[in-house]
Formats: sequence, C-alpha cells, structure tokens
Amino acid sequence: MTFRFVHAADLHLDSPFKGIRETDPHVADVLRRATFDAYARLIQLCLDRRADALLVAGDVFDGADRSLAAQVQFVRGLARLQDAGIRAFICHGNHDPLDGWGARIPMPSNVHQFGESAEAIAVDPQSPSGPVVCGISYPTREVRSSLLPGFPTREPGRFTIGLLHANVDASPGHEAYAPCTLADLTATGYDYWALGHVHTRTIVRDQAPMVVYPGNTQGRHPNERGPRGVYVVDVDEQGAASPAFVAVDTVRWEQLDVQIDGLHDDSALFSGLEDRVGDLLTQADGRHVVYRIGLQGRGAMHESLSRTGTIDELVTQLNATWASRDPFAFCGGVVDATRSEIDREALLDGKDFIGDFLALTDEVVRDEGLVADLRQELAPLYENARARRYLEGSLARQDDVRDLVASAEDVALGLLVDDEGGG
Ligand SMILES: [Mn+2]
Repeated sequence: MTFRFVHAADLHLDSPFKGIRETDPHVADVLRRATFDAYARLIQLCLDRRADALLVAGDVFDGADRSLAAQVQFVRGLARLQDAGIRAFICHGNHDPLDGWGARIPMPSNVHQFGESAEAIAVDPQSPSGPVVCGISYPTREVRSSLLPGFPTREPGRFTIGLLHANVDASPGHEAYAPCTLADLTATGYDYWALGHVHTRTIVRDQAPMVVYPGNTQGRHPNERGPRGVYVVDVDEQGAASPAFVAVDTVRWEQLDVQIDGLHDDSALFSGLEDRVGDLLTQADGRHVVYRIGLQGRGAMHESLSRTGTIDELVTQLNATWASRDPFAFCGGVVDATRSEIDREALLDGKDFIGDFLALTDEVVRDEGLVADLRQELAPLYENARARRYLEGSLARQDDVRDLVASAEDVALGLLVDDEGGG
C-alpha cells in the first residue's frame, strides 16, 4: 500500500488583513486575493504531487458569515480535485462551524464534510483494508470540551487519520476550543492526527501517532511571520514518513528590527534599511513581503526620528523603491522604540541624583568587600526555584556580580534619564 495525502488547515478564505496602516491599490489587491491564491496553490500542489487525498482541518472560512465568493472558490478548487480523482476530507472549526453556513453550495462527490458526530470514512470505499479518515466538525463556535470521546476506535490493520480542529495541551495564544492533551491523542492508537487551529506549523509528535499542525496557508497579520503552507505525507506499510512542508503562501509577513546605536544620520539609517529590505525579498522565495520595522536602541538618530513626519517620510521612501516591484516589499508600519543617547561621563559629573547614582555604582564595583556582600545577599534569589526561571547566568564569580551591577545601572539610567524629559 502506498498512500499520499496533503494536510492543510486554517485557510481562512477571504480573510481581511490586519495591522496595515495604509495600503496602495496594487498591494491591497494582492492582499485581498492572498488567501485565495494560497488555496489555488494548495489545489495545484495536490494535482502536481498526485495526492490521493486532501485533508482540511477546519477554519476553511474566516467568518461564520462566510462570503459567497469564498464558498464558490472553495468548491471550485475541490471540483478540480474531483476531476483528478483526488478525495477531500473537511472538518469545520470555530471560524466556520456548521451552524454558521449561509448559502449551502453542494459539494462535489469526492468531498466528505464531517458533521457534528465523529465518523470513520474510507479514503477508497472499494478498499476494505485501505486508509480511513475519522473526523468531526464544530456544531457551533464555542466548543469548550474535548471532542475525542466520540471518535471511533481504530480498525486494526488500517492506516487511520484523525481530522480535528483543536487546541492540544493548552497551546497559548489560541482559544481553548475542543481542548485535549497529547496523551489523549496518543491513546487513540491512530496513525496520524491531522490537526488545525494553531496557526504556526508544529509537529507535536513525530512518531505514530504523529500529531501535526500545518499552520495556516497564508499569514494574515504582522505576528504570523515567515513561510506558511501545508504538509505532504507519504504512507507505506511501515507507516507515515516524516511530513514534508511545502509553502503555498503568496505574501509573507516579516519584521525588520533595527538598532540605531552608532547611526548618525538619516541616510545611513535609510541605506541600511534599503539593504535589509532587499535581503527580505531575496529570502522570500519569490513571494511578496509585507514587513514592519521595529526601531530600537539609543543614539543620535532618536531626535531625528521623533520629529513629526520623519517616520512617514521614511516609509514613503522605502515604499517608493520597493512597493511597486513584482514581487513587492511593502512597509506596513514602523514601531519607534528608540531612546536618546546617554553621555555617561557628562552625567557622572553632574551634581544631581543621577550623578550620585552613577558614582555609587562605580564605588560598588571597585570595592571587593561590597561585591562580596552583594553576592551573599543575592545568593538566596539564585537558589530559589521560582526566581531561577527568570534569571540568566549565575553568581559563581565576583565578576558576575559586577556584570549584574552594570546591567542594573543601564536599566536604571535609562528610566532616570527618560523620566527627566530626555526623551
Ligand atoms: Mn484558525
């Protein structure tokens, strides 16, 4: 027996894009189509790889009031699979529960849509020992208990896939819908759990039963960065081979973090950014890129960036160069977290609180006795199991204490200077 399936989830068709401050028409058009284009690539992948089945683990649509355009395009893609003799198995999740269906468009006969009771469906009805897909759909948006108890028991000798939209082991950052644990999934004895819901691809368990989130097919906001796609899985008598990731996204979200320390003029910052944007495009494998810039650090550039209009100007210039290319790189926003430069020597000479504070830290690190005292005082903290989790390094050497004092001075100085109106 050989069997190849494509595992996808969280298509979120017709999803609006969040976190873009302004958008030019060309970029807006690509973004509007992005979830559909990713879906088209997914269908083409199934055809090119001659898959036996496509599995979609929920959140096909973005909203319960799914758009007609999304439904029509979804069915159209499935019909292309039907023409090639490829089966499709779909379950619905919290974004597209069964009670949210608006227009009911008939599905092609190659498609099995799971209902609100779990059931086992043979991939090939003619083959009594072939692979089986067991799945269930959310009847309604809020499913707060595990859906696993309703799943059929595994038929011996048949490769069995579970298809489910669920939060395993309370994955943070995702609603606790259909919560279950990895142990629960393992206990079913299935061969592969094709999951959806967590948007970042994760192989939770890499041996039978494999437990896999493919992530969404298209990133939709600044926190869904990097390549997005699906897994292709080959199965033979030995079981499933390692899932192979294939990107199907059309637009990639990226983050450019830039330190302004040591930069002295706008043109140095700008040309540095130009280079980084070029790199982003080179690394994006032919995809469009939407990126945000995070400006950090302390330096002379802070004053210039704080002037009204400077950052808008920067974005305008970058987009003038890169946003009209094909593929484009579009700057969707800038977060300026820069701070003003600190002249420690000048502050140390000051006859104020900051000057006294710096003189004190200098005194502490010079005095072996004070360093030893401090080390003794801090030792219990470093031995405390809970505090340990938040502490880096150790206090094994006297110099570790000096490093700690230097870091503390840095933090305190930043707060003190900014508090006094320095930026
Ligand atoms: Mn989702």
